[in-house]
Amino acid sequence: MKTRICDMLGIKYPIFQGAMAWIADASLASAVSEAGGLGIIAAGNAPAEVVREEIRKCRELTDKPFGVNIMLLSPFVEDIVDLVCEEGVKVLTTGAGNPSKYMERFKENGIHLIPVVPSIAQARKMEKIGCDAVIAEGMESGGHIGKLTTMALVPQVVDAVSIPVIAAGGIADGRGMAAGFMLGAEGVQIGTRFLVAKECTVHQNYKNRILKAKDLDTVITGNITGHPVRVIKNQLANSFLSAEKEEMGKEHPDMARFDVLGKGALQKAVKEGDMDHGSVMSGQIAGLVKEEQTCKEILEDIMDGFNKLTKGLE
Ligand code: TUI
Repeated sequence: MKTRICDMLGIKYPIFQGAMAWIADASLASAVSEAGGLGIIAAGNAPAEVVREEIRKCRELTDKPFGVNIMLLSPFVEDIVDLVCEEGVKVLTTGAGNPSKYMERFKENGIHLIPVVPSIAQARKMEKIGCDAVIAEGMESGGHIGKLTTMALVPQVVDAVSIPVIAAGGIADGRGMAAGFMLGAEGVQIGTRFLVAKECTVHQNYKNRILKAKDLDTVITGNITGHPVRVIKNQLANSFLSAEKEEMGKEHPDMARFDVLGKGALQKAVKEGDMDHGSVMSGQIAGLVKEEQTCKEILEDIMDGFNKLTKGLE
C-alpha cells in the first residue's frame, strides 16, 4: 500500500508513530522508522538540548526518515523551532496549537510540516498556509484532545482539503487502518499500541497498565482548563475530576489547583511508574492492546490485517 504520504516522505508504510511526550524518544522512533513506518520523536515539554540528543541518537540508529513533533504549549517552543531548523529535521508534526507563525522558517529549511488538526476550520487554515498534509485526530486519542470523534472528523477533513489526511485516534490494528482509509485517509497515526512496543522505554508499570486496560478505563480530565486530556482513570484523575466539579460552580474558579495537580504528573507515570499519582495518558483503544511486540512485529501485524481486508478493493 503506497500513498502520496509514502512518496512524499520516503517511507514504506503510511503509518506514523504517535508523538507521546516523555515517551517517544530515539529508541522508539528509530525502531518504527527501521521497520518501515515514520518514527517521531516527541519534544513535549523537554528543553532543546534534550531533544537535540534524541535527534542525534536517532540518526545513529537509523538512516531512514523520521520526524519530530513540537508540542506548541511547551515553554521551550521557540528553542525547539530553532533546533529542528539547525539539525536539518525533514519532517515535523505539531500538536496542541496553531503552528502558522513558524511556517516561513519551516519552508525556508525545506521541512515537511504536518500539523494535528481537531476541526475542519483548522484543517483549511493549515492547507492555506502551505502544510504538506494534516493529521485529523479524533477524541478517542490519548493525551490532549479535541471534541470530534475520528469517524466524524476524518471524512469532513478529507472533503475540506486536497492535501493528504492522516487519520488518528482509536486506531491500533489493520481494521482501524482500513477504516481510516475508507474514510478517505491516506495514512494513519498510532500511539497507544506503540506504548507497549519492546523498544518503547516507558516504565514497565505503564506498559502493564495499558495491557490490562478495558474499554471504559479512560476518562477526560482538564475540560475546565481548556486543555482536555484523556488518561487512564486513577487516583490523580479522580482528584482532578472532583476538583473540576467543585471549581466549575464558582464565579472565580481557583485555576492554580489544576497546575499543582498536573505538575510533573506525566513524568511521574512515565519515569517512576507511579500508576496512582501519575498521569497515565492513553487512547480508548488500549482495551485492544494485549501483547508486547517489537515495532517490526506491530507494523507487520497492522499491514497484514489491512492487506487482508482491502484485497480486491481499489
Ligand atoms: O497534542 C496532542 N496530544 C498531546 S500533547 C500532550 S502534552 C500536554 N500535557 C498536558 C496538557 C496539555 C498537553 C499530550 N498529548 N495531540 C494533538 C492535538 N492537537 N490535539 C488537539 C490539538 C489541537 C488543538 C487546538 C490542535 C490545534 C488547535 O488549534 C487551536 C488554535 O490554537 O487555533
